[in-house]
Amino acid sequence: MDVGALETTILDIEREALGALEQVADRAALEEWRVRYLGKKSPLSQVMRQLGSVAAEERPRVGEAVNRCRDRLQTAWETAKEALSERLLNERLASERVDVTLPGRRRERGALHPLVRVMQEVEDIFLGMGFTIAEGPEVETDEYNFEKLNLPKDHPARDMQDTFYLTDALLLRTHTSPMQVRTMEAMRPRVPVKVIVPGRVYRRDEDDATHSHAFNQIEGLVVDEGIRMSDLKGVLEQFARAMFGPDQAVRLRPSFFPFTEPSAEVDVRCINCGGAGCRVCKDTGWIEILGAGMVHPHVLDWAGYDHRRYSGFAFGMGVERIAMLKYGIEDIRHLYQNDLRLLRQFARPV
Ligand code: 2U9
Repeated sequence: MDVGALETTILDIEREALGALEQVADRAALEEWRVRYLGKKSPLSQVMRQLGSVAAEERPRVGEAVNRCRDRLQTAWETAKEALSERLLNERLASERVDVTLPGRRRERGALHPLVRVMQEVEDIFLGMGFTIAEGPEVETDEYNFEKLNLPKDHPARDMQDTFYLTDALLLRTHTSPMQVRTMEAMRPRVPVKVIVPGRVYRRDEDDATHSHAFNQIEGLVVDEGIRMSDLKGVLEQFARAMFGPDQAVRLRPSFFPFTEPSAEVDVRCINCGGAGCRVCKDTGWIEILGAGMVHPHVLDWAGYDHRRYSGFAFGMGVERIAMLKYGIEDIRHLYQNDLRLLRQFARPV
């Protein structure tokens, strides 16, 4: 075997291998290169296998040449491996880089809807006077929505024209009063009953600027021994002053509700003109904010409070109406449309 030719082969192998290593661009190619030039079937291994046919005194020289070549390839491989790792890491760092100097995205601050705000304000005022809050179902029975509130079978309010019926016996409550009946029944015979019931109610009205088929009420009820109309007026005066200003005057006008006797409509001095007369109060100087009255003896008796011993007063208000008056909103539908031009006016500045 020609030793010179073998040595040239070894040098060729090295040149070829180092050239190929320069083309390696990823881990898979690097591994392929290692198997090809440093593995059992590599050209160098084949040279080693030919060593037998080399003259004995020449073998060490060729063997050393092969070993040196393998060492250089091994070293070159390690160097390439490190370089590749570093390059891949740098690429990843660059692609995942976060610019911490970017300004943050400002999050818009939410605000309570004016209806919710008024609801909570009313609740707070009555909580301050010692009332508790109860909530009840929107689907009610005919019995609790009408019968127990002194609205008998032939009462016009029970007509299909006025009420959403689900079945003969079930309906969407037309007021939150049934929950006050339920509260009395649950408390009986304890006194005082002193509760307000907020919640959504339904009536078959055509929607317009002042009517909605679904709206929110807050009703109140006080039952104890010796409750009088003057208690009703005092509580409502207190409410009106907390809600509309400390100088507010309250006026009761006679009215009729089946569940109260006597009944009254309750006015406050016009919030817009202070009583001088304007468009809002239709030149009367007064604005109606709620209805009220002394609980009808039938209603007391049917809920388990003997009217000969107990008396009570009740009142009811439409929350939308209060919100519209307080904030000068002219159309009830504005409260349901989620128009940001209205809602933004209730966001507190950041
Ligand atoms: C019981 C006994 C009596 C609740 C009352 C009113 C008067 C009233 C209206 C105001 C505007 C309804 O939202 S509105 O359309 N309500 O005028 N509500 S007295 O009387 C009750 C309630 C429960 C057990």
